[in-house]
Amino acid sequence: MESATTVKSDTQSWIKPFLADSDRFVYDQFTDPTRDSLMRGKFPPTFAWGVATAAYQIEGAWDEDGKGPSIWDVYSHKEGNVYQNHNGDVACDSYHKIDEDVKMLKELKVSHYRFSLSWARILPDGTVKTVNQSGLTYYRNLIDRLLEANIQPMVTLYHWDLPQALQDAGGWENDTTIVHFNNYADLCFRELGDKVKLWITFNEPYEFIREGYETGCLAPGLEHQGTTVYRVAHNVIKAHAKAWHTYSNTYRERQNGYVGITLVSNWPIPASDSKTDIEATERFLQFMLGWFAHPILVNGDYPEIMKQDVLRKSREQGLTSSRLPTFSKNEKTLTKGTADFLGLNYYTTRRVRHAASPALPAGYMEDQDLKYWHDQDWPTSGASWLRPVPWGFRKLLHWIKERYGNPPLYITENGYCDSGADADKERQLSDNDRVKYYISHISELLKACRLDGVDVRGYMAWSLMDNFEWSDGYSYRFGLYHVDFDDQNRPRTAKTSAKVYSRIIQDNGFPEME
Ligand code: GBE
Repeated sequence: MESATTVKSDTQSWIKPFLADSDRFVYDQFTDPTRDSLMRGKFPPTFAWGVATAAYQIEGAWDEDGKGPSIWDVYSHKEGNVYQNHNGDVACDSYHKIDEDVKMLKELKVSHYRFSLSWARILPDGTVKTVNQSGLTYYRNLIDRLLEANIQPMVTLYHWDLPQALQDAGGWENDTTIVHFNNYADLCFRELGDKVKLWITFNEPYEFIREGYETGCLAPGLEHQGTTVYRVAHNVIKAHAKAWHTYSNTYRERQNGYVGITLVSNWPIPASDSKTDIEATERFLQFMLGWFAHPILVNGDYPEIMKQDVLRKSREQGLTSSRLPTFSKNEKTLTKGTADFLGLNYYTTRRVRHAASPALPAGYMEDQDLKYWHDQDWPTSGASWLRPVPWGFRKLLHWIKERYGNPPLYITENGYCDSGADADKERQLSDNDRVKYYISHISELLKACRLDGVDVRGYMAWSLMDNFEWSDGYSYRFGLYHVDFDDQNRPRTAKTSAKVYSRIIQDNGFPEME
């Protein structure tokens, strides 16, 4: 990697309050001149700038106008699953607030808005037996208003809210869910595809599978160690591939859109220079990102390392075959190459070291023989899992370029949370820490784009506004806009970060001063 161009000392004045002392660096902790200097310059002229949300996190209206229950309605209504038993019954009330939401998007001057469809709002029992027209109407109205404002929709089909009726039949453990997902995707392409050109099948399968089926921290809250996650992922990958083929076979020619998938990855750095720690970072990436990226982008099959490790562990456990399922030859052919673009969510970096696990219990973590953590001197956020490490973002992008042949990329999420438990609204509006996060990460993205030749087409900030942060309820705030959840009108107020982000969008980066 080349090093970044050095920032001129005549840094634009608006940016200065957000920089560390020397005015070349954002964080006091990261001051390596070749690695951490802010890069000035512009993104390509067609670069997509946007913000992201997800249906369950913002819509509310959980049982209105014929919507069926999703696993998140059921999970959050059960005592003890979510912080202070918060739920998304009302959330940001976006189901009733298209005007307010579009107003914010226009103020920001984004070119794109990434949101998700609630499967159970469109198909109350998950199947195409009954189509809920009011659900489709809501999304049509939103999309029409976006297009009027010259904002392109980027639509996620599945952001974690499976219809409960399908969960009752086994959810993603049951391979008939693949057929139901494909029927749902087909309906959405048919009904909305004349206006939507960017589709995302799944948001972060890694998260909803790991946390939903093994740790139990996300819906449906199951704690099945060792085998279920791999079987569920197998079905999700097949469902993705099937929906991509449906688009290609039936809609692509007429609608001219693109279908991708959004994957999340941390960047791992070795705890030491030892060979075993360095190898552990490779395992970390292959188990987190490669699990999905390798079959879809490379050859229709899991990464070799993953196949070897899970097989070896399975044998040690006395099993005759691997807990990791296998793709047939035909399935490989059907899976390979099924992403027109890769959506990437990046939040943080982890320190990783080799750590052998005993043969039992069997588990996804145990299969990897490693431990990970955050360095304690890295900057903090409102959440223990999120520490800003901007340079990890560039390294991850470079790794993806090298490993997967420089696929077209959209950053579909990147963002920072502060604590929402603190009721001090004024402090929440002056969110300088979030501004630092965005400036530093967008600068690293600019390096990836301009210096490393990564084919990045756009950037979506997470999130447009504060919203229901899954099991953490409303205790973390990720928004560019503040939402007052104590007020039944859910008023939205721009934070400092909204103004700064809009400025970056209008400048298309960080241009040098004239
Ligand atoms: C994404 O997940 C999601 O796509 C988005 O919906 C979400 O709002 C956003 O990022 C912010 O989280 O006990 O602290 O380990 C961890 C990113 C909960 C990954 C944190 C939820 C990481 C998923 C619980 N995780 N997040 S614990």
